[in-house]
Amino acid sequence: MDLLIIAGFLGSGKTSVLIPLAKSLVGCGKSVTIIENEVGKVGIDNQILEEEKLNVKELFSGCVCCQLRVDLLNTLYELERTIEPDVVIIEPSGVAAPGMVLDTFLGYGGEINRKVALVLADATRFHLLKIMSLPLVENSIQAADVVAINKIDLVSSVELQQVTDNIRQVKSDVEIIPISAVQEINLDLLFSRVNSLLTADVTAEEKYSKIGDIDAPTPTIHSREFVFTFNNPISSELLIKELKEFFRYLVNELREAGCTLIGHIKAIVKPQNGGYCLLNVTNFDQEPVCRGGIPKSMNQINLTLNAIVYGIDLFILYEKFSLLNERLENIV
Ligand SMILES: Nc1nc2c(ncn2[C@@H]2O[C@H](COP(=O)(O)OP(=O)(O)O)[C@@H](O)[C@H]2O)c(=O)[nH]1
Ligand SMILES: [Mg+2]
Repeated sequence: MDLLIIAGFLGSGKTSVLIPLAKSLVGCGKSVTIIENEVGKVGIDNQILEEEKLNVKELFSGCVCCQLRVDLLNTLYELERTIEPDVVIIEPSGVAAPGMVLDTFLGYGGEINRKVALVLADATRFHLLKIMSLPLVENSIQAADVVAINKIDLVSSVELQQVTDNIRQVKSDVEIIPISAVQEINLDLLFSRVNSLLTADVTAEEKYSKIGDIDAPTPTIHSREFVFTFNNPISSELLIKELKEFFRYLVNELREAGCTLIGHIKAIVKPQNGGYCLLNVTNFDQEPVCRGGIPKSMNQINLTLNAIVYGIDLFILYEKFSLLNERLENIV
């Protein structure tokens, strides 16, 4: 069994890279199981992966680099004993320190052939993350076999160079591949590199040794599931317009309440008549992004809303989530 960790800060694009990468490994004849770790009580990425027909195991309500270390090891034992996939892909939570995830495997008694760590750096937010938690950035880059600088479609070549230089300052010889998951830039290059690491000769030596636990700021996390039933069918256009307005409103409210950084705020919408779409924001000034496909009209939707933000109390986040009820119930 080989392990592939796809790590990176909240919203850096782990799931966006994981889906096509998992499919490309399956296309190469490998059996793949994904372990999806989210710190919230209700997951969103696992729902997307299931919609994409990939095998998923979920580890929620904590982070695999700290609270859920034992659960991660138990899940691996169980996979090794039962399905025995060729590759287990782990998407740690976006607050995980990848080095600490790798350290967790030092305590694994089963058989792991290769451990490959792909770390994503978000080109648009790298400087923010560095200011917020340099130890987390350093731990990530030290642990990486390959660093993929993602979202290069959103930055200039000068900004890309700055991010590259910053990464090299931490680990001068680390392999860096600039990519765009959404625009599919350099994905083939990245996937063939990962594939070659997953087929390389196995060395006995542990390539990573503990560099100690790190101190990072604590985020505020909240997730909630909603079911909305509409008396008259609602059009997808109106629904998405309302949801985008809610996201804009929520972001403004959180900023005014003193929120210092948005890790991510996202929602998955699943109409009862099929399809799904995902809404997402990862910073204050960004327009909400909507991806996926849903029918033209629907009577009922299930919606999971999930936020990880910094600098505000949980009760504020909790209270602001409830505004979604008001907004959608008014159109009923
Ligand atoms: N413009 C752009 N957006 C991206 C890219 N990769 C991911 N995103 C967006 O960034 C947000 C977070 O992506 P996601 O894969 O959920 O990140 P994760 O939290 O690390 O798993 C989503 O809105 C994605 O559509 C990219 O290469 N370019
Ligand atoms: Mg994800």
